[in-house]
Amino acid sequence: MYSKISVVIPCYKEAAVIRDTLLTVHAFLKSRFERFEILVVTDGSPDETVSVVKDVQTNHPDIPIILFSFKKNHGKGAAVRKGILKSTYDPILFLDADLTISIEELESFLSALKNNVDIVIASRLLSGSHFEEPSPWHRILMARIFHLLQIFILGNFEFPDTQCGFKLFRRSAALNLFRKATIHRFAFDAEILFLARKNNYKITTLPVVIKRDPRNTNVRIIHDSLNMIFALFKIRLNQLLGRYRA
Ligand SMILES: Nc1nc2c(ncn2[C@@H]2O[C@H](COP(=O)(O)OP(=O)(O)O)[C@@H](O)[C@H]2O)c(=O)[nH]1
Ligand SMILES: [Mg+2]
Repeated sequence: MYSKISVVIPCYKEAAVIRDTLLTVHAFLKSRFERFEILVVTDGSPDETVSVVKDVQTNHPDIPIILFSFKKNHGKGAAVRKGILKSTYDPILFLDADLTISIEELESFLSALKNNVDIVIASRLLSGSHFEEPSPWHRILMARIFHLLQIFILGNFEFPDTQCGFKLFRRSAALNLFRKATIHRFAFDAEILFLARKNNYKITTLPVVIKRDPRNTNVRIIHDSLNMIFALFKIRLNQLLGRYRA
């Protein structure tokens, strides 16, 4: 069983929640692992996210937090990629800063990451998944359309919920996939799973409980939807042009 782990948390406008998140994640990891690190990656957040994280670092020097803070905003995909490529341990988890999926779900994900399994992803659409608060209708619609487009553009039938922000990787798989990744914003999960299929990684999907979102989403309905559709074409084009070859 794993005794080490790297945890990547992409952060944008998370000043209201990031302190509690870091303390909660730390308490869980400390009880479960001999060694771990929490890589916080933030980029151009207009609020106090950076100073709150620095404050936690100062007041809790026992928490192994590594902060990457960029001036310019690049997107969630770029942030997760940065954290993963700078991480040390095996396996590697990334999760959302709002903890809408609890860090305690990690236990079942670790159990699933064995034998020949390389990647364990959460899916909100499995029968065992449960929403503490219903998703807004427009987010459900966005997710359904995004999945349909993934089928048409990428041939991705397998994963109806590519976008759930809780994914655990064997280190070798994460490094291989994120080194090849090109999508900086919200469609990056679609690219990672597309590449994972092409590289014949074994992927397991688990149900999760989705908690109430403690603050507003960063997803902008029109802007991010268009950006994500454009990204699917970019992924297909990259593949046709051979840009994903090792
Ligand atoms: N570094 C970084 N993190 C981001 C960015 N956009 C979103 N995130 C993070 O990605 C995660 C998911 O974002 P969230 O707003 O909760 O999206 P939702 O759960 O789909 O509504 C959170 O941890 C955000 O802080 C970004 O541009 N940069
Ligand atoms: Mg969220």
